[in-house]
Amino acid sequence: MIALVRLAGRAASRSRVGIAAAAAPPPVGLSVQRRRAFQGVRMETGGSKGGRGALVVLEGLDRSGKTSQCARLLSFLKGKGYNAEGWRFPDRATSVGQMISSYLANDSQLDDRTIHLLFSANRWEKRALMESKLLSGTTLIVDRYSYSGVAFSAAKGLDIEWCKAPENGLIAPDLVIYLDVQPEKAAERGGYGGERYEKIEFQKKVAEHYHSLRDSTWKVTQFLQESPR
Ligand code: NYM
Ligand code: MG
Repeated sequence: MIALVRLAGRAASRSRVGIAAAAAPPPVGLSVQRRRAFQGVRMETGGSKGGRGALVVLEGLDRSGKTSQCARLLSFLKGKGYNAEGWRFPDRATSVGQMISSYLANDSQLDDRTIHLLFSANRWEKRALMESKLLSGTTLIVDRYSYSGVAFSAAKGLDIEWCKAPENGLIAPDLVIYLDVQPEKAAERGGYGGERYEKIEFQKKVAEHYHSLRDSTWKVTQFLQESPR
């Protein structure tokens, strides 16, 4: 377990419409067979009446379809009138993010622990903004978070407890949706192999570490359909 901190207050819903409803329409491509499991997360529409937004994280291997599903979930929520934003980590727009991006493109080399800390720093530099958005009622749909940080670095052989440590104090998600795709399937998708880490054997190790990080906020869903990136 990663020692992320819970924000005060629950993401509440006046209408009890939650992620279950958000994920319900078949076109999003997420498995919705376990709808009841999503009902723990409640959200506030509009955000101005005191409820905080929900922090929803999508995780998975490279090319597992997270980016598409984040976009679909976000557009569904917005269509329902929720105040929601899409975020992603790494956030390549910051100066730390640019260092990360260059490393991922193999344009620079960094020590394994150094890049691990940069990924974490990239979340820390966004923490205050994340907190204020959530507290003001904005729901955040986030493509990758601390679990990516730990799973990918631990897959390199770094001690997993060491990998978890810099995440301590970041905000805990209300829901983590893990897109469970076989590494071989992910590798069939277009553009695979363009970045560091996009190798089947490595991704298998990442999947094992993801598995060890699951907690009660996680919902694991099968990858059901090919979706455009
Ligand atoms: N990644 C991402 C990490 O190794 N640690 C992290 O903390 C995060 C957020 O970066 N292979 C890796 C996972 C991906 C790569 O992410 C870039 P994306 O979502 O493929 O752009
Ligand atoms: Mg990727």
